[in-house]
Amino acid sequence: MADALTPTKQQKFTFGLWTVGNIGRDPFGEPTRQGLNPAQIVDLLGQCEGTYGVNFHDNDLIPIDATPAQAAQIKKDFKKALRDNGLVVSMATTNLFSDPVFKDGAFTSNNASIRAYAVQKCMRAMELGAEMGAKMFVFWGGREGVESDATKCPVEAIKRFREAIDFLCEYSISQKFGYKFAFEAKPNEPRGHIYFAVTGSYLALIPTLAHPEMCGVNPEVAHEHMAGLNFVHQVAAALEQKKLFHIDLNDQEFGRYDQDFRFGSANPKHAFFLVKLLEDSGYSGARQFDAHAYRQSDYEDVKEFARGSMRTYMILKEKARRWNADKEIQGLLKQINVEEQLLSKLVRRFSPGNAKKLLNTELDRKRLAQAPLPYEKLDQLTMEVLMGIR
Ligand code: GLT
Ligand code: MN
Ligand code: MN
Repeated sequence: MADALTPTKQQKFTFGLWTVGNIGRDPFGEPTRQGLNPAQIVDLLGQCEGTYGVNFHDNDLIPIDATPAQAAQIKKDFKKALRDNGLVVSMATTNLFSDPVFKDGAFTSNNASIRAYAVQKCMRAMELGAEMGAKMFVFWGGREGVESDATKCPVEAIKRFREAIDFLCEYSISQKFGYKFAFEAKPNEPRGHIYFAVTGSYLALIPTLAHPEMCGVNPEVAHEHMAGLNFVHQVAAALEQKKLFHIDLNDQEFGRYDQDFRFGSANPKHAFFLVKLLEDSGYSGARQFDAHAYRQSDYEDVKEFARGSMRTYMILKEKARRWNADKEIQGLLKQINVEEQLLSKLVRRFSPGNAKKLLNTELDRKRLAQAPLPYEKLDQLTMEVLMGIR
């Protein structure tokens, strides 16, 4: 029976073909699952109630060396599977990291022909995505970086990246694709150091682009946690600038390699504040689960992974609702947010008069320091909501 924990299309829960289609290969071990074709992956997602859509890299759908006839057949089967399962393609992207040609980067490669090839590959990927109905296009520069700064000029790399994006924005406009671009940061892996290491790096780049209005970010939980950062704050920065276009939900132990664990499975407290932020802000974009099942799982368990991802989100959404409705918590919030109308007005906007008034205001720092901040109590109540007894 449907209840508040049943995932619905309203949350726009999506999965990349590469997520539930992950075959369990890692740098030390061979695949543990047989590969599924794109249509089979869509069928699998169709069995996970609440899934809204599916996303792909160009080569998740069409292998890089497919013949035109093979490509046509794959697209036909994929479209049929989408129709049969009532799923949409909500985002598309380009694989600019797997092929050896990109071993030293795509847009930031030291080789002008490779940079041109990368842009050309994106143009084709954009066309493929548009054919499937995508309006969001993600850029994850997995190979845009270095192992040694002797090999590439980091200032030049930024300029090259900007040039490629400016070109592709114009291309999207000229083809009337209607795309929004979302940039995804990561600090390292697979490169020793990746440029645009955190979401904030892209937020700084966007205003320097030719079409900033088309561009936003696609932050991923694991990518900021790898660097020991507070992901919620990165997402807040994007939201505050109206630049949160897409989000990759997964989980990760701090300081480890990119684990891509099921959402909420490693750090439920951080996941709670993230869901609360997304829900309270009215974020209406897709929520992609960019994670994969454990290497030990078979496809039955992969479905449990997908269902669990959505269910955890819904549980945390319900917890956020409880937190917001909790009278004691709200009372504490009121107590700690000390309002002083006149002073707030004074510092809201600079004027010589306000500056003078502020300098003449008596502010007793010793008295101010004594205002109670019962944060232990507030956090304990939060944990009690999270642990299910409140
Ligand atoms: C790759 C990466 C992800 C990115 C994908 C988009 S590909 O799986 O680890 O974080 O979102 O290019
Ligand atoms: Mn991602
Ligand atoms: Mn990742």
